[in-house]
Amino acid sequence: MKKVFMVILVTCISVLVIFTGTSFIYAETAAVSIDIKPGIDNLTNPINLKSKGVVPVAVFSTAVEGVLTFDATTIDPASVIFAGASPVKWASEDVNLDGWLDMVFFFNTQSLALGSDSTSATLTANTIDAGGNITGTISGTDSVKIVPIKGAAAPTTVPKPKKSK
Ligand SMILES: [Ca+2]
Ligand SMILES: [Ca+2]
Repeated sequence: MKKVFMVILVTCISVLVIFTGTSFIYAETAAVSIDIKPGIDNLTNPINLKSKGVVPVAVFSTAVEGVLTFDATTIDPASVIFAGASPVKWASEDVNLDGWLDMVFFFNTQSLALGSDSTSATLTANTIDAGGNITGTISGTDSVKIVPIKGAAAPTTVPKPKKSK
């Protein structure tokens, strides 16, 4: 009887620890809005993994009734990871023209840990204060469409650019 009680007690403590741990993680990581290839190819975000270029990813600041609720410029660039890659350059810019500066990070396409069946990619980072102390973590996800390498048959859903005349 005593043994049964102990098992129940240990189980309750375990559940409490797991629950508390989970809550802690959710409280620390804020979901933010990102846009892979901002302004262009907005719906599909096609990525050619053989490309020697860079993929820009915008992280948006958000404001509610004129007050910033998330300031993208507090992101520590050294902590940014997108699809397993670190940014090669970055800039602050008001990408969505809402009056608040956003951040754009650029990643070498060939360093992205994406496969031909990838349909989304996630950016994570720390935010820091003026003294460099970590104030929180953020995470944002957007869709991607891995496009065939040159020479492979292109799917009909991807329109080819047409030259005017
Ligand atoms: Ca996009
Ligand atoms: Ca903005």
